[in-house]
Amino acid sequence: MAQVHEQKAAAGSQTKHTLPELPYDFGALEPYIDTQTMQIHHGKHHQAYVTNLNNALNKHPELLNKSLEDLLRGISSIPEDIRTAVRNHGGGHHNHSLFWTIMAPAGKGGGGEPTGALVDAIKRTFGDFAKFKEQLSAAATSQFGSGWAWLTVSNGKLEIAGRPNQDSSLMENKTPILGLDVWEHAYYLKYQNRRPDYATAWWNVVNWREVGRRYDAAK
Ligand code: MN3
Repeated sequence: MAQVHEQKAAAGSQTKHTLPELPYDFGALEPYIDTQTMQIHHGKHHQAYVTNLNNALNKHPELLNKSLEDLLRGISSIPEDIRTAVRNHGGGHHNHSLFWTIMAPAGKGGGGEPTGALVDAIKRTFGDFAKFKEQLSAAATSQFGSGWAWLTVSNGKLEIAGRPNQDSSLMENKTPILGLDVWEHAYYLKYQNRRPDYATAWWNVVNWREVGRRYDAAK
């Protein structure tokens, strides 16, 4: 909160983009994602993306009128001096804002299987739900270094892809509907180097209702 206060105090600067509240308690995803990881991930890492995005945009205040989605979709037209900052921190803000919503406490909205139009599309595209999980987990565990595994919708079609750093799928004109953060900050306190264990455990907290809602909106 101190950082936000300092930003507001700085002359002429704006804090257009703000950290969204978690839709559940920090400990709600235990034992699959631990409380301390959630506190640091949301309160420190995500907050830093928001702060750094605002700092970059304050150098080009006309961009404060654009939505985060528009900034990322139009990344190539962002002024060169802040383009990398918008790509990294704007991408980080968008990715994490999605990530919190597509998780829920296990057995209370988290876990299980998708339903509706999404499950039909998954079967059509990947064969069945088990094969889909295998492919997304493979994208997550094979992503070299920091990045994400994504399920996106592009021209009505589902696609799985790994992307490095905080690169947003929106920069490729694809709409992300599910993402697994495989930066070490997302799992290292509990899982250390065991990224595959984290990726396996994570299925227990996927909020399929929200992913399905995002699919219906994007297709
Ligand atoms: Mn993260």
